[in-house]
Amino acid sequence: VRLGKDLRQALASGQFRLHYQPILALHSGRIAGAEALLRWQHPQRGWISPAEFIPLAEDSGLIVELGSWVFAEVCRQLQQWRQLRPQLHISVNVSPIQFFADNANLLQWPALLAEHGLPGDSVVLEITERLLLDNRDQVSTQLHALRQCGIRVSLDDFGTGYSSLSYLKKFAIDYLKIDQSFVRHLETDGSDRALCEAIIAMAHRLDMRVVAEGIELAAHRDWLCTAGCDFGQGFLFARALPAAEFEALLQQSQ
Ligand code: G
Ligand code: G
Ligand code: NA
Ligand code: MN
Repeated sequence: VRLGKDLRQALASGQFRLHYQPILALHSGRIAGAEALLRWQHPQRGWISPAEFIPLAEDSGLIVELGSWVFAEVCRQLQQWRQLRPQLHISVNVSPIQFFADNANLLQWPALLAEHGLPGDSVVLEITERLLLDNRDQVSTQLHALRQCGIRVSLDDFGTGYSSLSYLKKFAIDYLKIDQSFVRHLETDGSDRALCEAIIAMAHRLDMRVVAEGIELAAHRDWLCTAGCDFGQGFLFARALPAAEFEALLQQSQ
């Protein structure tokens, strides 16, 4: 309860940070981008996980302001980092609430990108299946408008939500992220291997690219790479890193 009240104050006083988890092109091993992951350094409680505070921010509506802060911070970092790596893109997690904000919050993003001199394709929006359940027109209109500006859309935690494959046709989606629960036991679980192969084949047939999450073992990376998975993310490569550490990684892996 208390935490919810602290959130607004935390945003005002700069207690949030973004960490960046590298996303690699599996065939080359090069860093293609990063996922921005929010962290809260609470003055009394230390680091608090987004799994704990994002739901509170959604309940209070503060997620809209917090999301704007995240996006502004991502633009600032992109401007800096694309000098090191011109093709770098950053994935930003967005909550369904941000699609239904009164001020059409997400539709301001293209202008913000332009102000920073950034092309639309420097940003990927990470959405989850639950967004695609309701209010389909309002969501698909906004997704189309954002994609019109080059912003790409990634479907996170694919296969774990209330999936209906029909939305892959209805909504414009660029990437599927295979959830880590399908990756974790690849070496022992034949059905996970079958599911990953099927997801990759389906995505490619629909002209989408695939990102595998939660890659912890070289054997998983190798298997996914052979199976044709395009990108990967996981502790094998790096955890979510503070900005300075991610930048150092970019520099040393030119
Ligand atoms: O980094 P970690 O795995 O602890 O993240 C936990 C959850 O919090 C993930 O589901 C992630 O998508 C979500 N999350 C992290 N950063 C953000 C953010 O900036 N906005 C939203 N809406 N969710 C985030
Ligand atoms: O919901 P979302 O997919 O955005 O959440 C990503 C979460 O997964 C983050 O909290 C991140 O720290 C975590 N994560 C990223 N890579 C790995 C990994 O290789 N193993 C495990 N166990 N968690 C990971
Ligand atoms: Na995500
Ligand atoms: Mn995910």
